[in-house]
Amino acid sequence: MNKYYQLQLIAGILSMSLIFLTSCHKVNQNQKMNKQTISLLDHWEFKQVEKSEWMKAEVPGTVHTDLMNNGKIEDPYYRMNEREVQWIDKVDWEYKTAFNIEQSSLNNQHINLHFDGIDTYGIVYINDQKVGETDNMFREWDFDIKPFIKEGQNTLRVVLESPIQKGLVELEKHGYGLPAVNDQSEIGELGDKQVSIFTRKAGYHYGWDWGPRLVTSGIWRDVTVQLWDNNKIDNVLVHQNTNQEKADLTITTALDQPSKKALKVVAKIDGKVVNETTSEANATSISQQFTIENPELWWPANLGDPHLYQLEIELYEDAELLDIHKERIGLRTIKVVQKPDEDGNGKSFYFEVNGRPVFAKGANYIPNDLFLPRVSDSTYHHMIQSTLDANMNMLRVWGGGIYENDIFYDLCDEKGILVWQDFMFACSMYPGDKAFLESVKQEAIDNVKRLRNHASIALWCGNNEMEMAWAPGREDMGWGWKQQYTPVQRKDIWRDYEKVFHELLPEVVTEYTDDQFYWRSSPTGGDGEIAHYEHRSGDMHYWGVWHGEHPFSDFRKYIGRFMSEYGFQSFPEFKSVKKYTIPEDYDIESEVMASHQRSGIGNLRIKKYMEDHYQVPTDFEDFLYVGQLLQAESIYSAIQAHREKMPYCMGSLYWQLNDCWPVASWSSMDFYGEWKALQYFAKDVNKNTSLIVNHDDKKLSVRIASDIDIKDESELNIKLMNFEGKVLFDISKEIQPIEANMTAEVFSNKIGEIIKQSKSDEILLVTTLKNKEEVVDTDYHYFVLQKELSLPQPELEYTFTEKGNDLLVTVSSDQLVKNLFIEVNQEQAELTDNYFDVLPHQKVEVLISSRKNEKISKNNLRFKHLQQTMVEVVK
Ligand code: BMA
Repeated sequence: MNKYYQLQLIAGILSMSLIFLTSCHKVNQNQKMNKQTISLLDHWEFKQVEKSEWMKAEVPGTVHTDLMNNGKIEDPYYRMNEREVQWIDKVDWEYKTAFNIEQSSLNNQHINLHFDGIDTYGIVYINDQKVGETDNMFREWDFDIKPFIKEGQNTLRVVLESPIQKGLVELEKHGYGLPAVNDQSEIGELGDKQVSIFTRKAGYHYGWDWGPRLVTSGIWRDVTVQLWDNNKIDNVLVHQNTNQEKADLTITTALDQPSKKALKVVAKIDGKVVNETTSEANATSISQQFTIENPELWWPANLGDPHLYQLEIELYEDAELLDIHKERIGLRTIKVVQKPDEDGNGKSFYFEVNGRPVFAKGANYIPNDLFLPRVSDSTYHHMIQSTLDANMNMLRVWGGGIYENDIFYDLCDEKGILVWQDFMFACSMYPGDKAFLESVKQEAIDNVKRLRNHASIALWCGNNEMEMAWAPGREDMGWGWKQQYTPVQRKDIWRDYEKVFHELLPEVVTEYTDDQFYWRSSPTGGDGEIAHYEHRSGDMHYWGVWHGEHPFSDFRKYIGRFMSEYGFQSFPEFKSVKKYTIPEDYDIESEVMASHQRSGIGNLRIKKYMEDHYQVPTDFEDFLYVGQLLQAESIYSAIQAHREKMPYCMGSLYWQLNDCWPVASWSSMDFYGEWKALQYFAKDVNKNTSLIVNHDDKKLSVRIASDIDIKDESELNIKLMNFEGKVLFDISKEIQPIEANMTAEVFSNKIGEIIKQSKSDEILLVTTLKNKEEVVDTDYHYFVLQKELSLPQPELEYTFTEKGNDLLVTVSSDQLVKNLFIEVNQEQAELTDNYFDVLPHQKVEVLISSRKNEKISKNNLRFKHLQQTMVEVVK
């Protein structure tokens, strides 16, 4: 993984220098191609509209980060600084740069200014003449600037109007507020005036129950001037009909405008010409058909190779190359199967890839920062590599964030991670006037066109939790929203909802994709049914544990067909907490720590569940550590319960993979990219073939859940041992072949016959599954809660072996060690395992390496295990 990362890093540096080379406002001299692109990423300055001081700015960038870079504000993530910067979103800002245009370029028939994204209300000027306005962060913008441009130096100026002031005007116009439960208007000094829903801008910028309120503005994606004659490629749609034998492809290339003359399109796959087609005059698009025999299919990570083909489309007028479009495509079919159950009481909900049902293992994904342009390519690499390393095969891009950058989907394509893609609507109700609907339509078209050909795109979903929150037609369901409105308002709000999620968005998906699947809302019961915990169709967000205070054991009770959300919080590890606090903040109830905990019930829930399961440490650092174990254990048990229910349940995506700032949250990786205990536990429980051990008063059972067929016999070994390593029970048996997507019980016995006279707080069951001498999975099962374990005080021995820059740590102990945590005080360190149990007399090896390829020093390591945090250790 390190080598791979190194290569990526080199590639990253190379591409960064390429960006640098092309960003000097020079025409990108591509002799052969008619289309030219001038990148406008340099020499930017910005100022507050009402002030006169211009300062250096970054594009892509945000006002907040530019102010920070100029020393005008402190880092809003540090301690309580967020509160000091709330004024920024209430005033207007202005950005400017200059660029050169040569005389020869002016002859181009078309000169467009193109923004990949503006956040959000922009007024755009070329040479002080207005060329257009923007009002949707998620859209791409094109302005014809030919009439405004001149030879030599030109200026580009973008005024960014306050999204808050704009929102207040819209709120006033609308006449009454709309539900927006996560909009932290009070922190924004707006009282109860929630304006987020009126602006097409990332919802989480206005606050969330894991995020601060930092309502950004900025030119947040690339800006270019595009010059071309005659015609260019507007977009390409790949339509495929794929099976093992062949892939029939239809590639439709849409032109920028009807072509006066016949144009030729050449399609290449992996550099070889596969088709040449010449259009009719006046065509607006050109279709090409060809077949790839014996295709190498694209598979989700855990089921095969995510093979990608390089597609190239060249557009010619006579012999002149007008434009080239390149992208990598995967040959596969993806379906969502909703088959009625035999008893007629429900319907399946699962993804079928290349005709094979796939159990979706993964997490929900949020943006990596409030300040989006500073999320580096290496962060994306780390996120998606960590997804893969945790044996996941799906991420849900959740609707309160953004349609992610291309690199996110490129990496998912490459690594075989399926993407559940929400449209950007979450936990609120939105207006439905004509202008709003038109804006949403354009946003949907832009993003569907941009993302639809990615092999990883598995589903488009209308929104997050809006249907269940409003619960139309059911007074007994929902979040109490509709009850706050008059009958007329209720009707209007729901009608506006239907226009977007039942009409506009599915229409865009149908019209602009290769028949991709649209799902109205997450969760929904499907067929107009509102999702609830007993529902037997659709997807489910199960929040009984956590929000509903259900015990962890209820994860096994409430299982739907596809678990698209459930979760449990933890704090970042101490090393991370130290980065945004000072020692006087080291108390979870301190003002600073409380401000980095945005769930009103967060600390209460953590403490309550911790009291139920663990001895609650009084020491702050220990509390953070035990909190991570608590989260990891709870979600581990949930994933296990979901897999145990295969094929009834065919998906398990926990809330949430990552963080957007340093905070207590449901994430399995913190803002700095550190793996929490949960990420390691997920890696373990998501293995393709997994042991599931359960016991109750009467019975102990061992089951195997597997995503793949295991054709030959395997060997199961079950050992009961005490914490000194004495084996009290030992049995081995042959296991028959295992079928994919099934859970089979492979062992069961009366609990008394296994435990016999032993005390249940002094023993554990070690179960190992081997196939052809290879260990497939190992499970450690305890018989009492963690707080009740009579854990020994072990003598640990460590040896350290340098392996190049990496460090191999070997740990052994005379007695059981529970949840050994290795803290590595170096940036971007990676461990092959962490928070693991060490069995008596067992040697466990952990390799530690650095993504920066730095030498890992043993002097930077600290160790902690559960026994050290417990007062009542018996032995
Ligand atoms: C889910 C998400 C988020 C929220 C999380 C935790 O329902 O969709 O809106 O952050 O719960 O409360």
